[in-house]
Amino acid sequence: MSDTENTEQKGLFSRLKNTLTGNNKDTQADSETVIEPRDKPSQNGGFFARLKQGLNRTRTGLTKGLARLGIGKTGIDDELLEDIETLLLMADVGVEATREIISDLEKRVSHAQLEDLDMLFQALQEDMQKLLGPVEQPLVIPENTGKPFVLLMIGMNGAGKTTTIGKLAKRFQGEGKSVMLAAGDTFRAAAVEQLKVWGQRNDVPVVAQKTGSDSASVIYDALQSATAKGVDVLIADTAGRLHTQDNLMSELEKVQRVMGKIDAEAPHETMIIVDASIGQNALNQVEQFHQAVGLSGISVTKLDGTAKGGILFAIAKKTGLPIRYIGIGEGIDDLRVFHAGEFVEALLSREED
Ligand SMILES: Nc1nc2c(ncn2[C@@H]2O[C@H](COP(=O)(O)OP(=O)(O)OP(=O)(O)O)[C@@H](O)[C@H]2O)c(=O)[nH]1
Ligand SMILES: [Mg+2]
Repeated sequence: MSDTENTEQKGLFSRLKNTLTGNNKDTQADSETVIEPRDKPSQNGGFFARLKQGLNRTRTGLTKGLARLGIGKTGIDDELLEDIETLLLMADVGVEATREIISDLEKRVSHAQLEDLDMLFQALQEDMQKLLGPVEQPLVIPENTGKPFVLLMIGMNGAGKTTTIGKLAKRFQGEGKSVMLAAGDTFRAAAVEQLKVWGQRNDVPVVAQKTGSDSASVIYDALQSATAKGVDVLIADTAGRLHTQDNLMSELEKVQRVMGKIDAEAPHETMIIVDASIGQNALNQVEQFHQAVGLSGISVTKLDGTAKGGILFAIAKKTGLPIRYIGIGEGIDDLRVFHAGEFVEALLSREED
């Protein structure tokens, strides 16, 4: 048996090699993917399985590529590291985060710490986890403060703000908290109706005014009402916007400011929602919104149906901002608290695990 065959028989590397299924072309994926909205968790067992399934496209991109790299190789050379670099860049891990991973791998190789491909891939997994570890900072809603915890949801059009609000309302209720929603998207005609539907599904009140009214005033009213009613969590929706739209960015500052009149600490969380499938643009959005209005957390949606899930590494490396939740589908239960270890494991695990 050759060295190559020997290596391929065991450990992580052979697991990766076995993952030779699926089609990873994002362009095809977009037209092929039909995601059925669903209220119930998928029937394929466990949360981890759902996460893994959600990350399918990014995962096959990485594992399939990595598996291919090892074929015919007996040792670790510069060419192999370069190929890994390319794969990471293709998954939108970004130049800086990729550089950090590859430099560490090079260092370990030069110190003869990696004896075979199996150890190399193990090191890769560790390095990926190390990048995400610092941004694993779940949102904590303090108990018994006597006032609503206010969550302001912002981001680009179609990023998933309203859907994430619906998912969060269910999550918080599940934790025994009372929830109210504020229809701060007064711009798009159907936005109020869309939020009301989520309100009905969760049986939570929605404070709204008619389309065209002042967003800050709707959210101010909602905060007054939530305070009076002793609601635990108020989640405010806002209209989608681009960081280049100065007037709309000032509107967000106004929303933040007027809330401060009722509670100097509100909003307690200004969370940007970014769509993973726009890749590096998601990083730009985070940076620009953070500069304009100050962010305290990030949620990344649509990790299902994209091969660009590596964008979390780029966002983590460049911004260091807490990643709170990840969206892996359109259904009400398709939202998870972000955990670095779990994310990397789901990303690099094989189909049958
Ligand atoms: N596949 C998938 N689709 C999602 C996810 N999150 C949201 N969506 C879908 O993305 C689309 C836009 O979601 P919305 O919640 O309306 O986005 P928004 O940011 O409120 O959009 P605007 O109000 O127009 O700015 C909807 O079809 C959602 O079902 C996710 O994690 N995965
Ligand atoms: Mg919306």
